[in-house]
Amino acid sequence: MTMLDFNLWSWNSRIFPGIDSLNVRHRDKVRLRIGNLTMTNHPIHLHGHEFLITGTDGGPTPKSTRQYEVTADIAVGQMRQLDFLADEEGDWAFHCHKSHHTMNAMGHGVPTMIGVDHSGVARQITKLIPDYMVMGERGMKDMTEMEMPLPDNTAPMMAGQGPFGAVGMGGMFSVVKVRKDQKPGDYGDPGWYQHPPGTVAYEFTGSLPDPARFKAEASPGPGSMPSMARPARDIEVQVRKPGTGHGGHH
Ligand SMILES: [Cu+2]
Repeated sequence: MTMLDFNLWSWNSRIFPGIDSLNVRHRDKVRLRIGNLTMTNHPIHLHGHEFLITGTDGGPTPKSTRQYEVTADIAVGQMRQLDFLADEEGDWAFHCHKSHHTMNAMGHGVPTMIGVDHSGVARQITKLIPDYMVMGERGMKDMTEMEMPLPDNTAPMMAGQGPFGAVGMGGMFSVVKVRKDQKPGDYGDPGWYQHPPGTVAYEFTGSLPDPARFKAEASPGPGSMPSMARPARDIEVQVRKPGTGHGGHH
């Protein structure tokens, strides 16, 4: 079909989790240089920080042209130099923003099966391609909890484990690790970030308050959706056929 149909997206021929993290000391000035040697654009995205595009294939960018960004789209054949101050401690996702570039081996050329009971279809495909596996009916996240056998000519999609479980990435993805206790000049992997107590999000399990709802009576105009509290009314529609009712215009 097209050359975009089958590619394993990688950085320097590496894919997460088989790729180095980028480990820096807190308040280091970090410079990333990215060249795109592929045949499609890659919007490269960094969490936790804002960077300036300080250089292109044409050389350093004039200071007056720079603006803070969190994503830089790098076109085919382009190079971009991204500078930022690593002023936030933690583990920060760094990845292409095209989701299928962070998740390889997604069953190229097969329609998404979300919401479809595909067990029968899968059985039939498996007769043709023994190692084949279709995307789970609840979406990609189905696959993150298990490591399934794959065809020999592809790469695992989501084998990476993080401190909170499966990371769900297996392509153009890495982690920028910013640490206060990293020694100057030491770019070794410090392991996963140890979050200070009270700084990790958790699921709220208490009772929820009623959400604020649109009140039709207090409003100057009709709502776009009928309020549940509004009494049901019959709707009358009057239809006038063309050519009847108005004389004199024939
Ligand atoms: Cu990409």
